[in-house]
Amino acid sequence: MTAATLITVAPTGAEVEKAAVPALPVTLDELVATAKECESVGASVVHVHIRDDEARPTLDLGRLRDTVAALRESTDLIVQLSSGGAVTDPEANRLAVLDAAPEMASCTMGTVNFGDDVFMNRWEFIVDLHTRMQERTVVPEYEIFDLGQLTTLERLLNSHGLPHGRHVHVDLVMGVPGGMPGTPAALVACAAALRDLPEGTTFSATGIGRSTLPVMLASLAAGGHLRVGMEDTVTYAKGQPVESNAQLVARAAAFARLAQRPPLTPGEARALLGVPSRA
Ligand code: KMH
Ligand code: ZN
Repeated sequence: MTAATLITVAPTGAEVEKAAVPALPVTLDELVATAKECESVGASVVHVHIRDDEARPTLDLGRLRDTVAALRESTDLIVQLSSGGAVTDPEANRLAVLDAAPEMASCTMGTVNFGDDVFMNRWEFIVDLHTRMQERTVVPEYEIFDLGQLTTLERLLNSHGLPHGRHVHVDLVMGVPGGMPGTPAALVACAAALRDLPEGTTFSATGIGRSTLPVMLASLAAGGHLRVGMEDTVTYAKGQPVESNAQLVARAAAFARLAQRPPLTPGEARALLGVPSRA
């Protein structure tokens, strides 16, 4: 059983609308303020999507570079840029995210229906993203939306080698309409399939919407880590909107402590994930 818990915060995402959820951080100042609060209550990784001046999702490279710089200056969090972007983002723009030189980036292991949309991740694109991350020494987090995507990850590692840092970390994104359900049974099935991946592979899990709590508790019980944030959950409890990302991180940290697996510091998280220390 893993001793301590990696808590990733995904504060913004590409889907939630600022007009519908005013507490969503969309400006750089809001994002940095959120990141600092989340670090202070137990987060060690920030999974970043950015927005433009109209709060629409963007992969603008200048903004991404400014975002990486600002988060590095104001926090010790591991900065993980989303290469998934929004379902409308072209592959070239998603690959170009690496030009902003994050410490980590997400790398999704297959195409999945995504509500009424399709989140496209062709095999050739996956290989391209994975190999570019190896070349640029960006540590991937492999995003898994369905059980079979773990087999795709196994195929990728067998054919194209381990990621930079040589540690494999996956994030189970559960409960997306079109992907696997956000249930303890599905998480246990993934945990069993993870045994076919390299020794030492770690996983975190997040449940979209109302699956957030069952997925969090199941992940802690199964030795997994946690991702929370307003990218995935905007309702704290029935009829109660999320007030802030820090509220979600604080709840995750409290559950982790109750499970006697307290939150990792960012430095400890770097050691776990194979991300070079800042010093
Ligand atoms: N916004 C989704 C289409 C990622 O960040 O890598 C993709 C996503 C996954 O959120
Ligand atoms: Zn994301």
